[in-house]
Order: sequence, then structure tokens, then C-alpha cells
Amino acid sequence: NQSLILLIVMISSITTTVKAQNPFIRNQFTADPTARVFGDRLYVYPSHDILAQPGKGRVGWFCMEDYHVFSSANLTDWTDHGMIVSQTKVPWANPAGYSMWAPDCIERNGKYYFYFPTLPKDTLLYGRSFGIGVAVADKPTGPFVPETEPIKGVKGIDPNVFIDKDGQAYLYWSQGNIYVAKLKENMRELASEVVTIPNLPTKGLKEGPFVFERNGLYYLTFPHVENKTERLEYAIGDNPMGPFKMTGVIMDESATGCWTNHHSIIQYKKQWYLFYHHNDYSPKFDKARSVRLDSLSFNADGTIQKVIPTLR
Ligand code: FUB
Repeated sequence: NQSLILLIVMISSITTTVKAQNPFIRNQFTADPTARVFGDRLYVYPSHDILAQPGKGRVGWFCMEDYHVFSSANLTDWTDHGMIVSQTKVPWANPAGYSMWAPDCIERNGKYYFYFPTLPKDTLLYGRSFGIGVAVADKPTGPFVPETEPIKGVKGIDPNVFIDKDGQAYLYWSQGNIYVAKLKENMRELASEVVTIPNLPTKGLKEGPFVFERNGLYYLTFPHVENKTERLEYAIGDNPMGPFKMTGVIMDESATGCWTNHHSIIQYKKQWYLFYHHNDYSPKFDKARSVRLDSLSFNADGTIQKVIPTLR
């Protein structure tokens, strides 16, 4: 068995274009990595796990109060550009929510739009649901200025924004199902009805949609839990609003007990990559996670080859 594992590790290090050094952010816990290419650098916008203490978050649960952004030109040397958004600086956020969950960031006409979910102050309207907000900057590293209100008509977590070739932007998010709506040119308001994406698994779809386009195919990718831990799966369609056809698995469930997995997929310098997370630096507590990356390849028919995690 050990020699089989060694063989797999040797083969993957030959075919991998990056000498993966997972986890690749080592100065803090990070999760839910959204990778984006801006100019000639790759930026990663992750969640920032911290440990809850009595009076600060809920002990034993996810605890996040802010976001950092990281960048690299070679996927080996990473720069931490520091804190970009914090719960105390978002006018509509509950400053004691500690729920700054999975974010995204996208560029449009020279502005950078950072999308994030968190618990709103307005519990009358939101109950226990999350809202999704936007913060805007002139550079990928900020400073980001949060809007005063969350996006109207959206309750849920894990925003993901995709801009199609015709310039139309779409916002995806989760709340039991995966939802999509068009965004206005201002990137701060919905421009359509909210659509529940059909033909996806009816159970175990909790979070983390990520959409990208390649060769005219639209890929809706997401974590799906059937047993204990999440498996990364995908569906393909010919329209960003679906319908999508369930197609396969990108990464199997983890056997080592990190309940969540959350990912993004991006092409950088002609190679595609999967960014995801695991609890490498916190094996006994799976809500203190660390981000990883591995190369990803497609078959000739557009299907995705399964990614085997590289641990070092
Ligand atoms: O990081 C908090 C939540 O855990 C995210 O929003 C989910 O996608 C899961 O990774």
C-alpha cells in the first residue's frame, strides 16, 4: 500500500506543473479560496478562520471576523496584502456575528467588487439567514469600501460572480439549493428574478457554487455531502442560468475528516488549477482550515479529470 502511495505521489509530481507546497498559506488559517487573475498575478480571496473564545464567536463552530487577500506570480511565493474587510467596518453587518464566510472578488471596468456573506444586524428581515454584501476598490488589494446595505433580494451564503463574454454578470449563492440571478451593470443590484437551479442533487447541497466557462461550456461546480465530508462535483450547461447536467466528481470526499471543502477553478499562465481547503494545520478541529491548490486537467470532451490532493 505504501509503495502504491509513493508511486502516485511520484507520478503526480512529474505531471504537476507547480511544485505544490500545500497548504500554501502558512501565516494564518484560511478557507474557501476564490482565486482570480488580475493583470499578471494570481490573487486568492479566502475566508479567515480564527478560534472562537467565550464572548467571541461560538466555541466549536466557524469563527471569522475579517478577510485578507494574498497574491503570487509563481504560485510558490505568496504575499499577504493584509486585512481588506472586517465585520466592524461593514455598516449592515452584526459586529458580533463572526460569520464572514466564503467570499469572491471580480473586476469590472477597472473596479474590483468583493462579495461576502455575513449575518446582518437586521434580524427582523433576515432572521437567522445570511445577507450578501459588496465592497468596492480601485485595486485588487483594496482599500475596499463596503456598501451600506446588503444586496436586496438575496438571503444565503457563498456568493460567486461570473461575467459572461457578452458582459452580463451573474450572482450565484447557496441556501439549501443553488440560486442565480443576473446583476445590473453596477454590480450591486439584481437585474432579474432569482432562479433556483434545477436538476441538481436534492439533498446535501449546502454551499460553495463556483461557475466558469471554457470552450463555450458553462461549468457549475459545488461541494456535495452525502456522508460525512463534502465531495466536489460539477454539472455542465450551455447557459449561465442553466439548466446544467450533472457530469462528475472533481475531488473525492476526504477520508481524514474535514467536513467542508470549498473551491474555485481558474486558468493561470495556460494551466488550470483547483483551489480548495483542508484542515492540515488543525487535524483535530475541522473549522480551522488551510488553503491548498493543485493542477486540474480536462479531457478532450470537456469533462474534468479527478484531482488527487497533493499534500506537500
Ligand atoms: O467557511 C464557512 C463555510 O464553510 C463556507 O461558507 C462554506 O462554503 C464552508 O466552507
